[in-house]
Amino acid sequence: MMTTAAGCVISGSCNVFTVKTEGGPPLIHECRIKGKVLKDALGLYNPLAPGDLVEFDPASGLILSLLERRNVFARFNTKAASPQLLAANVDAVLCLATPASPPFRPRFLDRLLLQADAAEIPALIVCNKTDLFPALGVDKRRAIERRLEDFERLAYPVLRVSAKTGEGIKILEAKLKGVRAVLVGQSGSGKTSLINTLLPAAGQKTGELNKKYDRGNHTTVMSVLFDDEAAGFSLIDTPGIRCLVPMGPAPGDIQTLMRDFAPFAGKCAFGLSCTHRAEPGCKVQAALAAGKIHEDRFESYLRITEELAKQVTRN
Ligand SMILES: Nc1nc2c(ncn2[C@@H]2O[C@H](COP(=O)(O)OP(=O)(O)OP(=O)(O)O)[C@@H](O)[C@H]2O)c(=O)[nH]1
Ligand SMILES: [Mg+2]
Ligand SMILES: [Zn+2]
Repeated sequence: MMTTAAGCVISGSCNVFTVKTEGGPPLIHECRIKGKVLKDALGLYNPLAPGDLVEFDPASGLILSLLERRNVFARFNTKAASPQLLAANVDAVLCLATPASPPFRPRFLDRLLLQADAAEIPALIVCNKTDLFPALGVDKRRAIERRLEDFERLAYPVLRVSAKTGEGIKILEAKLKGVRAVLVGQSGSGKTSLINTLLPAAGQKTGELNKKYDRGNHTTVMSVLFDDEAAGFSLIDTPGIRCLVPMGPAPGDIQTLMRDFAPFAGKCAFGLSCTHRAEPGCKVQAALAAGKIHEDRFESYLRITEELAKQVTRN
């Protein structure tokens, strides 16, 4: 008779996964999925993500089934035209931002936060590289601070840290106690650097920025889970993404998912069918004019709903 074990997926690509046994002394196994395709994984870019719990046969290394998933942080991989799972069963999403190198991109943050909210995973903004603020000049610095404060107004915690100088790391560490978090953001924002700072045993490779384009070189190529019992938390590193096309919500859901839109959703003259573009009696347009919705966020809303509408017609 076959004895099966439960394990947690640490990393994996194609059909080779590193699985760590749960309960008892942790043992690492190299595993493959039995018959290649897991039920429910059809059409996915990757069937399993770090954090997934599986049932497997330690003797043969065959993964037999996927145990219940609490949540998943995913994106729509436009190149592969399929959903890509970045992490599973996480307690928090750390959305990386940088004041510079790569440039601050608030609309990219909108997408990360939306995806976290859609998956019902608490999101935190981690603004890394605060050591680069002084070189920015007062106006630019103030503009970034204002945008970060607007996210705080929407009840997203913002942590200001530097993996380089150690600023804010203790506060971040305190927030992570007992938590499994996934780090997501642009290439070069310092996801891996932060993991190396928080969990030195991770010892992962980080990459210099491309000088000409002031952005990362996609050093991390796949999601990996790092844990450390002494630290009391675990972190999932992910490959840098240029653009996140949300996964899961329908175009019409965006107005209730974006926190600054939600109070007005359904209140327009045309109710929930209002697209908030040019309809009369639109409460979202009124909120935009009154400064209750930032114009960047409105731009994000327009673009995301258009992209999701395309996904719907494609399927
Ligand atoms: N000045 C400064 N540089 C930093 C900081 N954190 C990371 N860096 C640098 O930023 C570059 C990119 O860091 P990585 O940790 O590789 O970034 P990443 O987000 O993992 O990038 P990908 O794996 O490509 O997605 C490296 O040269 C780091 O040394 C910081 O707080 N301040
Ligand atoms: Mg990296
Ligand atoms: Zn409206």
